[in-house]
Order: sequence, then C-alpha cells, then structure tokens
Amino acid sequence: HVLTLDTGLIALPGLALPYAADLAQAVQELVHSAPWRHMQVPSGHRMSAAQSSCGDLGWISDEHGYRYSPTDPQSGLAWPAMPVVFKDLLARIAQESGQGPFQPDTCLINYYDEQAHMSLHQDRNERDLQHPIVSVSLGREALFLWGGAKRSDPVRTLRLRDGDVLVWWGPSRMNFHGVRRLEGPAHPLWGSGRVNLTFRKAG
Ligand code: MD5
Ligand code: FE
Repeated sequence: HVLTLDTGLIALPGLALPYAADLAQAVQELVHSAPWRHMQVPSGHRMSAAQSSCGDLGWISDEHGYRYSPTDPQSGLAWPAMPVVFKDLLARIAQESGQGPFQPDTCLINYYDEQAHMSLHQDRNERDLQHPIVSVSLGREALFLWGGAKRSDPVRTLRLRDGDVLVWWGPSRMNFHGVRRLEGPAHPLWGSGRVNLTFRKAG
C-alpha cells in the first residue's frame, strides 16, 4: 500500500521485502568491484556511513567537495552496472507509486553500522533537482530525521524498516534529512547493519 506522508513524499512499506535475498547478493557482488569506503568530506573528517555506487555515475566526496563521477576514484574504473534486481525493484516501485518511470543513472549504497549516522543535509549535487529520488531501506531499523526546506525547520523522526521504500519529489525533494541511529534487533541477512539504496538521476 501507499502512504502519503507529505506533498511530494510517499512511503511504500515493505515493498522491497520480496527482493531481499537477491538485493543482498547483488550488493555483495557490487562491493566486490567497488568496495565500501568512508569518504572524506571537505572538513577533513570521514563519513561514518560507508558507501559504494553503481550505474553511470557515482556520488563521491573528497577534500574538494561533493560531486558525481563516472569513475570510482579508488580504482579509476567505471562504477559497476546497475544490477538487474535493482531495475526490477524500481519498475515495481514505479508501478506501485505512480511516480515513474524512473530513469536513474546512479544508485548510492550507504552502509550504516552501530556507530554510523548521517547529519542533517540536503541532496543538491544532482544536475536537475526535478527528478524524483527513490530510497530503499534494508536490514536494521533506522531513526530517520526529516525536516523542511530550511535547516532551522522542525525535524520529525520516522522509523525506517527493512524493505521500506520512500519516493521524494517536488516540494519534498529538497528537505533537510539525516539518519540519527540504528535501532532494534539484528537482521538475518544484514546482521547489526543497515543498507540504504538511493536511486537518482544525477547527470
Ligand atoms: C539514507 N541517504 O537513509 C538516506 C536515504 C543520502 C541519504 O540521505 O544522501 O545518501 S535518502 C533520503 C532522502 C533523499 C532525498 C530527499 C530527502 C531524503 N528528503 O527530502 O528528506 O541513507
Ligand atoms: Fe540525503
């Protein structure tokens, strides 16, 4: 079922659950080619969430800032192709949400362990901010922070569970958001961690 959480934000609870085993295998294969890494941010710190990417572009960060790159700076090679199960899941999300078809050229894969979080931020490195963003949560539950268009706007907390899908567009696309911490029991496939797949058209 589809829950409308705000103008430009819908949730599809558990929609990715039937894909769990195939997604886990696909992520394991992806990180064989483009291993998890803790990227450096311009302040010099490293992110606590580990990341990888697939598709034509990948999101990267270093001492110069945030951007998308057609190659993995760690290998100098193109990012791995988007796995078939990612595309199948996106087609299902498009069908269920009515917001597709999505034309992502990148999927950022975030890995959170017990210590990881993501501070409040906006996603603004994409060339055209009109395209929707699709987020798929896998593994342990997370307390997701969801604010408004200004950093100072009130922040709500949303519990993201295994298999939950969110689609953001229009007025919600530029909202400040973050991940406070993981909660709840370990997961049979992902152990004490959480993975988030974020599909975007960035180029
Ligand atoms: C996560 N990742 O759970 C989140 C899911 C990131 C990131 O935030 O940048 O890697 S994406 C959540 C999202 C996307 C676009 C807009 C909004 C939230 N929002 O307006 O709240 O790892
Ligand atoms: Fe974000």
